[in-house]
Formats: sequence, C-alpha cells, structure tokens
Amino acid sequence: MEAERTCKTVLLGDSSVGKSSVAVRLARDVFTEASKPTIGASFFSYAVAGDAAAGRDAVKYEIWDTAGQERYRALAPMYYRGAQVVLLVYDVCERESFGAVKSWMQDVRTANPGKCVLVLLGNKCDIEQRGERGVSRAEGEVFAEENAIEVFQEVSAKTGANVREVLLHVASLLPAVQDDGDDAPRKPRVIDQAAAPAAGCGSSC
Ligand SMILES: Nc1nc2c(ncn2[C@@H]2O[C@H](COP(=O)(O)OP(=O)(O)OP(=O)(O)O)[C@@H](O)[C@H]2O)c(=O)[nH]1
Ligand SMILES: [Mg+2]
Repeated sequence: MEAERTCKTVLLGDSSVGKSSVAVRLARDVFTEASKPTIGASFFSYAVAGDAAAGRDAVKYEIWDTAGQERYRALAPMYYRGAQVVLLVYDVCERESFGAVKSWMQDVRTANPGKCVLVLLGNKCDIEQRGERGVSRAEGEVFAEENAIEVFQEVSAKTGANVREVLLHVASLLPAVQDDGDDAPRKPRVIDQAAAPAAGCGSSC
C-alpha cells in the first residue's frame, strides 16, 4: 500500500468567509447554503493520492476548521500551533475579511516560525457574476507576493472551483518545505493561472 503522510492543516479567517464550506467541499464534495457558524472548531480529513509524475506523495490532510467569531479567537492558537499547512481564508466580497488576513498570518508565523505552508484563499469567487466583488484578484495576488505566502488562489466552496486543486498543488510543495529546514528563506509561489486547473473559476475570477 502507498505510504501516506499526515498533515496538520488549519482553516483561519473571519466569521462567514466560508471556512466550513471549504472544509465540507474538501471532505464531502458538497455545499450547503445554510451553513451555521462554527462553535469552537470542527475536524475534517481529505486524502490526496500520490503522483510521482507530479512530484507528490500521498497526503492525508487532517483539517481543523476554526470558528471565526471573535469570542472564539483565543482558541485558535491550539489549532494553528504545529500546523504544516495553514489556509488563510477571506471573502472576495468582504473587504474587511481581506484586511483581517494579515493579523492571522502574523500570529501563525510567530507560532510556527519557518515551518508551515501558507495558503491564501479568496473564497466566494462565484459571486463575481452578480457584481458584488470587494477585493480584486490582483490585490490578493499582490498581498501573497509581498508577504511571501506560498500559494494564492481564488476559490468557490459553492461551485467547488479550485478548492481541491489547491490542496493537490500544496501536496506537491510539502516535501520541498520539509527538506528546506527551519532556516530556509521563504519563496513566494503564486499558482500560475495558465497551468492551474480552472473548474469554472478561471482567470477572471
Ligand atoms: N456564494 C457563496 N456562498 C458561500 C461560499 N462559501 C460559503 N458561503 C456561504 O457563506 C456563509 C458562511 O459560510 P461558512 O462556511 O459557515 O463560514 P465560516 O467561515 O465557517 O464561518 P464561522 O464558522 O462563523 O467562522 C454560508 O451562508 C455559506 O452558504 C461560496 O463559495 N459562495
Ligand atoms: Mg465555520
């Protein structure tokens, strides 16, 4: 049987940005409009098969879906401490949630110096069709580059666009990150849109 590495993963971001919806999309490939605010945290898992050609080991993501409401903020370090992958989520329609990403990022880096892959996700990119966007794709990209966030992608938990594809991509980064060791400098690695699979949420998204 193929060896599988487990990977502690955490979803962080303001309330209502769609963290639980992303987790449910990963774990069960479904979406529900009536998602309720998370209390404390929830646990999910998502397995990715290995692919030698893509330079990827089999990975089991053990995903902690944290609660974004302010009253639960003190619990978050329990989940992001020791995480190997951190998914920082904002809502492309809510500017405030984009602004909040910075302080999540700083907290995570302080707790896990040099040890985790940071992934910036602009969720709800399906809403763009209704003209309600508050954060452009370019702004997300620039923020990721300026802050040496390893991966940036816009996603939609609703349509499923890019959600699973991002974690496939992250799986191929994991060996390199572990081999680099703690003192290695961070390199920004924004997904190349031309190369990334776009499941209904392409470059316009
Ligand atoms: N249109 C659209 N709506 C979404 C998407 N993802 C989530 N939602 C909706 O946004 C609302 C909040 O989603 P949740 O997944 O519960 O948000 P959360 O970040 O887990 O919120 P907390 O648990 O309070 O931190 C729900 O009504 C979802 O149906 C998406 O990709 N597109
Ligand atoms: Mg939630």
